[in-house]
Parts: sequence; C-alpha cells; structure tokens
Amino acid sequence: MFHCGRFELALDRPLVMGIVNTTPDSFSDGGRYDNVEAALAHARRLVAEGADLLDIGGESTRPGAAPVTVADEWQRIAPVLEAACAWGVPVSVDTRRPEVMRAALDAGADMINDVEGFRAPGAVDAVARSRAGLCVMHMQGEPDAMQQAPVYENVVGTVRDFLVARMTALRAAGVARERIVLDPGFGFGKTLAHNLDLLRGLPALAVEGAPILVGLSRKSMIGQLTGKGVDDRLSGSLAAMLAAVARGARIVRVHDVAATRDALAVWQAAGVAVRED
Ligand code: HH2
Repeated sequence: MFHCGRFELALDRPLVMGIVNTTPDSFSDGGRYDNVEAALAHARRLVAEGADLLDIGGESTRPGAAPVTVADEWQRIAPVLEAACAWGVPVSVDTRRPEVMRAALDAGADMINDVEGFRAPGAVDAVARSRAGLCVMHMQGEPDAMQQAPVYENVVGTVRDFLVARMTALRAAGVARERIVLDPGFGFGKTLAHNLDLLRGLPALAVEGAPILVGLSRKSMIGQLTGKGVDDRLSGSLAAMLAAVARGARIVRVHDVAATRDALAVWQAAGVAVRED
C-alpha cells in the first residue's frame, strides 16, 4: 500500500502517473501546455486515458534548464492543481522548493515529487507532518551542469546509498514508510551506461521494500538508443517502461498514458508483469 494524501493505493499492478507540464521550456513538451486552459485540457485527457495519478510541474529540470522564481513556479502550478484535486485521482506536485511544497499541500496536493530527494533546507520539515506521498529521486549535480561528464564508481551502489540516507532522514522526521516511493532519477547526472546499469539494477534500489517509481518517458537515453528525436520516442519509451516494470517498478511516470496502459495490459495478460517481492 502506498499512502498518498487522500488515497491509499494498492500496488498490485503498476500505476501510471501522467505528466502535466506547465513550463514553457520542459524538454519533451515544453511550451505546449504553458497556459492554464491548455494544461487543464491536457491533464483531463490524461485522466480520461486512465492515468492513476497526475504529476504537475512548474519548473523544467531538463539538462541545462534555467531556474524559475518560486512565485512563477507556484503561479504555473496552482490553477491546475486546484482543478485537478476535484477529479478523484491523486495529484502530485513536482517541485524542489519547500515554499512550493507547503503551498501545494495547503491547496490539497496528495503527493510531492522532489527530484533532489528533499535535500533543500526546510524541505523535510515542509512535508513531514502532512499525509502526502513522497517521491525521493536521486540527482547528481544541478540541472544546469548535471550532464557534463557525470562519474560514478558504482552507480547502483551510489544511488542506493543516497536513497537509504534520504529515507533515513524522512523517517527520522516522522514520515511513515508507507508514504515513501524511491526513484533512481534516470538522466539526472547520468550517462547512457549509468542509466542502463540502473535499469538492470533496479531491484537493488527497493530500500526497505519501498516501491520504485521510474521516469523514462521520452528521455535522451531513449533517443541515444533509437536515434530518434523527442517526438518519436514512444516505442522506445514503452520498451524501457516494461523493462523497468519487469524489474519491480511499481509507478511509471509517463507522457503517453493511453499507450502505456495498452502496453501494460498486454504485458500483464502475458503473465510476465509484476514481481511479487
Ligand atoms: N523526470 C523529469 C521530471 N521529474 N520526477 C521523477 N520522480 N522522476 C523523473 O524521472 C523525472 C521527474 C524530467 O524533467 P522535465 O525536463 O521537467 O521533463 P518532463 O517533466 O516532461 O519529464
């Protein structure tokens, strides 16, 4: 069970988290949903396609992205969050900033997804006393420079150690284990080889049995493997998503909800989908 704000989510099948970007510069669909009406229409479509959760972001973390102010980030997120909270699906907010976390929780967010694993000063305090689900993601470096020749001695070990440390910090602040999901952070300060090591090593990252969330959709590793531009990475993204699910991922963060649901339905019917560990 994943305790996620108003919801308790059974993880007996992989859950699909639909990505709602309100940023003008996100790597894959930047600029398409940067006004409220368009972002809302997109979010509604993802729910109609079968999204189990929505993830609303107001700051692009693509490699080289420029930072936005707290006020701008919140102004982008708030109207979409407020509307989506009435739709009966858990709503996550993708942010690294404690001020935005607090505002999102006050506005009813069920989950906070932090690509830096609640490392900002005040981030743990901002979320600890809520009921929200928390996604702890690993990122090496900062978005503006993270893809400049990242180095690890042992990427799976390093990411695991990081996830253990952040889990310990959250648990020490009173966060129940059932509220935490872990994410290796594909593409965040990682080369293709690192990403593939993490994909293969995913089972080792389920620290204390915590569910694993993966974001592989349309990422540059898919482009590197297929030679395709960002708009032509659906097939590769689905294959990567299934590889992750086969290795224990329980929540998949994707742009293409309908296609992901179809792929999972066929995969599960074939009886190869969910690990029972
Ligand atoms: N990837 C992005 C953003 N947030 N959160 C989690 N938990 N895992 C991820 O892999 C992840 C994430 C990618 O960044 P962005 O440039 O904002 O693009 P998009 O939101 O379109 O995926």
